[in-house]
Amino acid sequence: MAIERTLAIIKPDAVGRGLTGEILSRIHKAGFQIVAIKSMRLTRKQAEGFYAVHRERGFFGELTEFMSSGKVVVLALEAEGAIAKWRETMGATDPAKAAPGTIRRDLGTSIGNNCTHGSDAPDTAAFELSYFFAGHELL
Ligand code: 3AN
Repeated sequence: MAIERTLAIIKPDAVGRGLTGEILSRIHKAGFQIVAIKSMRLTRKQAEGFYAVHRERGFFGELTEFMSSGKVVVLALEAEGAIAKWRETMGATDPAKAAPGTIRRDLGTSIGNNCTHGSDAPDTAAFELSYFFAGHELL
């Protein structure tokens, strides 16, 4: 399998509950290299741009309000098959349906407050990585 990069976000619910260290520990244990990491608070406009693909969905307002409600930690992760591997580490979108041992199952509280984001395909990973990181930050 090829070495890939994916974009991960520790969302405001997890940062606010003091779960950043726990999630970083799971990232290390799962075997990812952290290529880049930053802590920031998204503006509403930045959240809307990031989730533009979801703008027609009923939860878009709720999602972008939540994602701009507090600090997030944004990471560029690298591993063999990183995109699928990070989605497996996170678990299904709805914590109630996520497999035991996954981040969302163990730490998430609802489909909106599900602690982490991960790119879902190579094209979205490329867009999402470039949304948050300049080329020189990804060397
Ligand atoms: P994933 O993040 O697992 O790829 P998507 O792309 O379907 O899931 O949804 C993007 C984000 O929107 C999810 N991480 C979740 O927090 C939020 N979301 C999805 N469905 C709902 C919903 N029905 N109500 C509120 N938020 C939702």
